[in-house]
Amino acid sequence: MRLCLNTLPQSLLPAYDPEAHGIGILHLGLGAFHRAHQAAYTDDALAAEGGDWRILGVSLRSTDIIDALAAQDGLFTLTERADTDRTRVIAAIGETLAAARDSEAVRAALARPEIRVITLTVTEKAYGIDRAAMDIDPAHPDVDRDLKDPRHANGVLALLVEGLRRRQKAGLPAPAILCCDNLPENGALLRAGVLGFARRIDAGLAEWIAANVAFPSSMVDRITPAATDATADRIKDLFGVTDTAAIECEAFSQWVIEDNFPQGRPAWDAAGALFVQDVAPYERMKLRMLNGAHSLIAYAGFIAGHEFVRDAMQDAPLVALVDRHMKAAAAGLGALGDIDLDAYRHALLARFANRSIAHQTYQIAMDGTEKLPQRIFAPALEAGTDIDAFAFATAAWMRYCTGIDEQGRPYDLRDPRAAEIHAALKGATTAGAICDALIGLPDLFPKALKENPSFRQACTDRLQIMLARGMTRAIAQEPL
Ligand code: CS2
Repeated sequence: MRLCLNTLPQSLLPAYDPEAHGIGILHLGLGAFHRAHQAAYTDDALAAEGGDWRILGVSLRSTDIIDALAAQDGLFTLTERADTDRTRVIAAIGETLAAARDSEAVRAALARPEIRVITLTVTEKAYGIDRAAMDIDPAHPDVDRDLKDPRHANGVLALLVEGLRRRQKAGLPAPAILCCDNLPENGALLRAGVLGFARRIDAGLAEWIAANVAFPSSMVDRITPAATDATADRIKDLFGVTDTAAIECEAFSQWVIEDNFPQGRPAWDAAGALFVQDVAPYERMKLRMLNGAHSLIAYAGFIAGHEFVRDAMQDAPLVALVDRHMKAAAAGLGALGDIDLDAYRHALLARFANRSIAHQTYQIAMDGTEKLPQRIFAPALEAGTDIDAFAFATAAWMRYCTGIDEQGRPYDLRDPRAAEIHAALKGATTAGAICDALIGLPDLFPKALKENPSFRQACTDRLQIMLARGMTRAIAQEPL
């Protein structure tokens, strides 16, 4: 029996009548994280204060999730895994579209008058924004293709611009566009990308966007591993229904949002979201402490043979490095309202150690070239001369970039710049050569870090130990 409105177990009935609420949000990127985070907040907001704020969910690549949700009236279960698990049904997704099947339907949907907020979780690599130039990256495959045929946009920036063009033409008000990816100053960044793309095709449209479209920033947080068959099996066992869109995540969740929604928004605050004037300090804290430590755990843990984050958190010497890393990251952050960074660090250690969450180190290791600049390199610059922690994390990533584990088995790097990394490392066998090759990749390391000889030396020394003696020894040898 498939999970749907007719088969919903009594214990899982939503606290509101989903069909009594219209669509107000278009979301791009229907992955696990969106379903565990923004969809859950929207569900709570609908239950608390109602409104026409259900979500039209667009999947850019996968069609499986669209088929699953279509067969389930948009419903799916979300299980918070803790000492006591808690399962609920999310009913906030009212419609779905697969861009891979019908991209024109997505372009048309972006211009539907009832859409007042557009949200995105498309991952760092999907945007095609040159972060240093705060403009489009013309070499990004989507941007390159869409610039040649912007009316048939498929990539993220071009889709947004085409949707906005249609809205302007129809005399519709501009929506707020809310980036929910782990990027620094994500609202300003997305604005720069959208304006950069619009400017290339229509200066008037770019002006209209600049004057009318709000791009609030947001910090999002909830540890959500990719779903596996075990996720759906658990739901079948507990509730007797088949849910092929089931998700599990930790109980903790946080959402800090810049309050800039000219056409209104759901009562996400009633669901626990924090609305502030300036998200940047929260974003920095989370990117550098949580995500930075996550990347350290991913690279060092994967090479040391830990499949899951929870396993890495049983490795006491590695945990000590994770703690040192977060302390170093916290030292570069300013005071942050009433947030106690020591308490935040301790809470993160407990969250990472959650035994119920099967979060693969290999999953987090993905897309390092997209993640490390804001997680590791930016704080490394601010920490002045105390760079050991960041050099260790960088060296662990470099070790990972060799693509061969300690048993000599090759693995796929899963990074958009993987081919470039392999080419750069061809013939590089010593720690010094590997380090030089990777630091030399264009537009990856900030100039000041690239030109800092003590950082380069600190990375090389650690990589040397990782290569010669193994990751476990390198971790144990690290001064605390
Ligand atoms: C992780 C994040 O995969 C990754 O890179 O660091 O997805 C992390 O789990 C989330 O940002 C937690 O909010």
